[in-house]
Amino acid sequence: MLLKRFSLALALAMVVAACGGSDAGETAAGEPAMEQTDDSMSAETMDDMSAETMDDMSAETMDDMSAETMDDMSAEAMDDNMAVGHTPTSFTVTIRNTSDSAALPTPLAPGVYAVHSAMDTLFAADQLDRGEGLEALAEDGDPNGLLAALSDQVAVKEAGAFAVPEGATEAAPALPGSSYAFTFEAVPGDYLSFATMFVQSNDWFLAPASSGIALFDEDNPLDGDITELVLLWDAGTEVDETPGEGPNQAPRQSGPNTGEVQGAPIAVVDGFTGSVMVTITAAG
Ligand SMILES: [Ca+2]
Ligand SMILES: [Ca+2]
Repeated sequence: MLLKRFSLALALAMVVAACGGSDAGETAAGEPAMEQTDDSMSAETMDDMSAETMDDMSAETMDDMSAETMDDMSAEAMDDNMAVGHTPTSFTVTIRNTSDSAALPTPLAPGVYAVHSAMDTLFAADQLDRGEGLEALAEDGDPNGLLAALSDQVAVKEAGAFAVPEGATEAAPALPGSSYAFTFEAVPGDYLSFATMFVQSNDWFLAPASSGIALFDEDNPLDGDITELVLLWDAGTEVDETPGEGPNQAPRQSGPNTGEVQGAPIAVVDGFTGSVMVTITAAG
């Protein structure tokens, strides 16, 4: 596990080095996401992840997920559907890194999402980190621990990681100009949460309010630009250094979980707006 995390940190370091300073304009990727986001994305993502990024967790967590969580989820989802007569709506979320035109260009790191009932799932605003994996996501760009913890939460109907940038074939940071996408099903009453590391920081991540985003207004599915609903958070686990420069930040630190412990409640960071554009598309 340590090796895996370390290699991701190295990958981030290389990425930032390759990205260079000011005019890193050239990042492949390119095409607007929507056309490519279908089921093959998640299949491909999971394949890549189990093959590479998630060797360690794939055996246990994936089994757990399919054996327990998945069963629970479909059972619950089914109950909900039958109870209120709703056919699930398929949503695709695209998180595009737009930081090249923002105050500080930064990669984004592989992250997690969850579809859940009304409650704080990934974290709770103004409270200390729960020690369930958010710290590694926010400090080192490692979503594995938090994903495993989410799959144990009763309120979570579905959880997954997004790790392969659109147009790429392997798990990697999403550089300015590229994006992550993921697809899931939901019914009225469901909420969406997700989180991805703002890599040029000690422990900052982009996520909606901790209660998540309501996916329906009564029976009408959410559709369109939801960038306004996404905030930059400080996980409160590591003391902040100057963004983009700190030696204990993922691109430059000697290994994961390196830096001075902060011990502060999770709070919104002001500034650094415009780092992402997030859209959601509801299909049928
Ligand atoms: Ca911090
Ligand atoms: Ca650190």
